[in-house]
Amino acid sequence: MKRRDLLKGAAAGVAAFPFGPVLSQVAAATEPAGQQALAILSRSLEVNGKSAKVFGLVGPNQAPGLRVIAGSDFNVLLQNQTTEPSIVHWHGLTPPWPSDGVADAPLPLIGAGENRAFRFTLDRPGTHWMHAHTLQEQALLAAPLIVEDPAEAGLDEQEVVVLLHDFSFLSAEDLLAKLTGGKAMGGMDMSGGSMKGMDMSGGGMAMDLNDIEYDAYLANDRTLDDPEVVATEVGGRVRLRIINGASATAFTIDLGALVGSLVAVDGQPIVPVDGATFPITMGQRLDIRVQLPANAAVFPILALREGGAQRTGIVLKSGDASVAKISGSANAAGPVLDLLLEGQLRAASPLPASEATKTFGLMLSGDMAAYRWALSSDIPILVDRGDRVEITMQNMSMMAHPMHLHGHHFQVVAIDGQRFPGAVRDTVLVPPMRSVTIAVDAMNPGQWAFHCHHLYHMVSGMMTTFAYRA
Ligand SMILES: [Cu+2]
Repeated sequence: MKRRDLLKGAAAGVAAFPFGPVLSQVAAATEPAGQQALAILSRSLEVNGKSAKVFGLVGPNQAPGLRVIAGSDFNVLLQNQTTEPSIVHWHGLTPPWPSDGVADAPLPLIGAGENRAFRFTLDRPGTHWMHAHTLQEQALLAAPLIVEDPAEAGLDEQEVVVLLHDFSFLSAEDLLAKLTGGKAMGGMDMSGGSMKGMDMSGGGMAMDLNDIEYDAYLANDRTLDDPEVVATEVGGRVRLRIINGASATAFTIDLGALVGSLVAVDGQPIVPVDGATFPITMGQRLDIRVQLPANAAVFPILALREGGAQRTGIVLKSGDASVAKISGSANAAGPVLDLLLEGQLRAASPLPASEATKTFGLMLSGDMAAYRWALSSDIPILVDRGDRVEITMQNMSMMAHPMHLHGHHFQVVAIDGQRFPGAVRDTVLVPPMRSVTIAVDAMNPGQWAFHCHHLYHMVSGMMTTFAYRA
């Protein structure tokens, strides 16, 4: 019996999601040819002892999100069971443009009580996710979307999915109003202390890290007050699939005593990189393999908030080790994300060598005081099918921006003008005063969203289009 079979039974005993069976275990994918139902619903979630109304995305077997198999069809009936219009974007997939799931690009939101069918071929495996492309994302309208690799079906390893989120008892509309309204009146002093800048004065510049103070940071819907505890085999192998589904928070993953091997970013394989800490900005995914030692023990897998002491996470528990309480607050602020790791990543399957047929410059700018953000390209990003496109993103603002291109996987080919064959991915961080160049083969026609994955930056102007002509 393989470990994953053995652990199916164990997993059922580990309560996880408030609305159903365990996500982070071996939920069986359904028939490749069959249509899977996926419901957008409203649910209540207890956070810090208080009840909140949030969204849920529930697939077959009442598990959050979906599991599908590479090489088969993505064949999903999305059912809006809420009382308001909604839609879901398949982050990391490369569907035909009308199936991308961004409102009015080109299809409208799905009305309350209505359904929409999606069907297209999945060409490659990967750790992806799905989320509302609207303010509903803040209310936890997000879930894992795991595309299994049939070639890995026999691997002797246990899979653990971790979806990170940031949570506020305030609505996204209220959070946005605090960001824009208060500032627009000219005051730096936000009521409730929700605005926070951090002086990184070493370089003589003030860099802004977090613009929202959340009430909680969640890993699979739970805080460290009552974390998910995943039963694992003593000496077992675990593949962590970590998804940063937070609306406006970057984290550093801390494996504690374990050494992990990072094998994929944004679902795309890389030349493995070993380490104990790995940065993950909004929208990104990390696949990390860990080998557990041959004694019963407890291994917290933590996510440290960037620039803050808050942390969240899950716990791997091997054998009969007992789980001690882990504080949700660390002694020190989490690291500020940079491009050190990004510069070390090498794609396992780089884009074919080719000269760019079109190049663009894209400036990222923003005015914290007015809370207005912008993406301005030197010329409109207009491409033709068959182009090798290179885009150099230059961040002229004092916040870092996780830039996400829909409908494609791009390769990171330069940082600050220094070329290297970096990771293939779909979301890359551009820190203040840095530049990142991406290369992408234009072969999926549409008018694709290209934006900052910080939700409040996106809705305040940090959105453009990667547009195919005709
Ligand atoms: Cu941004």
